[in-house]
Amino acid sequence: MIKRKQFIPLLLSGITGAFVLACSPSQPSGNNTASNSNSTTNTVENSKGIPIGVVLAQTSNAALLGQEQVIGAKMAEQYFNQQGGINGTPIKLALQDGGGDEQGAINAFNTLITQQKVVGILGPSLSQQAFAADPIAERAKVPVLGPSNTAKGVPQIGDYIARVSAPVAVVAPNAVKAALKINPDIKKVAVFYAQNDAFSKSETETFQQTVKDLNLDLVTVQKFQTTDTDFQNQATAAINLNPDLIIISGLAADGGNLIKQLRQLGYQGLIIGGNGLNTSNIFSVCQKECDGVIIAQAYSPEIDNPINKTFRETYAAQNKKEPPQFTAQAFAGVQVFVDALKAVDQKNKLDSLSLEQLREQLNQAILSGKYETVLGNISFTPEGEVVQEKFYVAQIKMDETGKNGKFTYLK
Ligand code: 1QQ
Repeated sequence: MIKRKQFIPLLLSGITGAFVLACSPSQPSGNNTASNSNSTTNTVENSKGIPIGVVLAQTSNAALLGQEQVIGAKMAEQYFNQQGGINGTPIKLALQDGGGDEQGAINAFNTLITQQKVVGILGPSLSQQAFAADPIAERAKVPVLGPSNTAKGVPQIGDYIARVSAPVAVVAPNAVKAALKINPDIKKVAVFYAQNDAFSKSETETFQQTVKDLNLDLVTVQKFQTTDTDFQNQATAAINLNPDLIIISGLAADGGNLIKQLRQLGYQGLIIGGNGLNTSNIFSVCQKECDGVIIAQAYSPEIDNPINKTFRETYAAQNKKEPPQFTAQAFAGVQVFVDALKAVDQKNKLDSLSLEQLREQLNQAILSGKYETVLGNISFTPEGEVVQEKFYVAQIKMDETGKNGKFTYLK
């Protein structure tokens, strides 16, 4: 079994005292080494904290997205433990690198479920991985919360699968409407998508349907792979049709390179990037050519509730910028586990339950709860689909050097 241990050092070392210490449970160390539990009992091993599995991309190109998620999950671990954890018992994240492919996620899920005996799993990063790994958790009856799985069909994988990441079907159309607001003369639209990625295939379907619903002219659909670096052929073919808008569904490295090459080949119209491009980590890929790219958001730093205020301030103090969507969604995912575990514990003390009972009751509690999160108020349908109130659209602004940029939210 491949075991991934490479860990991108993150800006996590010192998430310090901005949170008020409500009570002080013992603080988990927060490292990511997998300590195999040799416990022979079947109750949850919570001497160091209640173990919540986290499977995020810390290596591969998907780490451009996963890095931001790890920050959010770790901020949440610290924050909710400072708030008293689960009625006085801390949580302990069991962090595994899911890499960027199916096998990475499958290995991580197996380790967490059978060796680390986690109560639930936040992950994996990609829908492509979720379709491969979530069935393992479903069979083992381990609740899974997708932090960023947005393809159609993820909650339907099984009874134990839910997500905090709103689906492309409700998020992506907002970007097209925002583009039309900026340029009401848009008529011809070219669409690009990565054909080897489940999320990108799902997102492009939504984008293509939206284009048709808005009576725009879909002039071409170009395909690529998330591993591609050269997009000259597809870009030239699309540009020759004179589109007013180009929409890209891919991941960060491929998507960033495609934007760069479209601009270098002379395309001057608006570009929409999908959720796979929703990270400032694309700035180093497309540099000044990232400027103007429009991306729909399931999070806004302006969300007006106490937990987002604290989250935003803490993140900004550490990172000198506004929190990104993937960080906020991972933070919210940990919160849902925490709030649902509290609800279970209030009914039946957690240490009185077998691990099987705890996982089952946790799943029920997740689905029936209501949560005030950094994403706003959320809840779940019985199937595990997130119910979220509002979505947003941002546009990338790069400075003249092409080195620094930011996401500015559109009104
Ligand atoms: C998915 C996505 C990715 C872009 C998240 C990192 O939305 O795979 O569903």
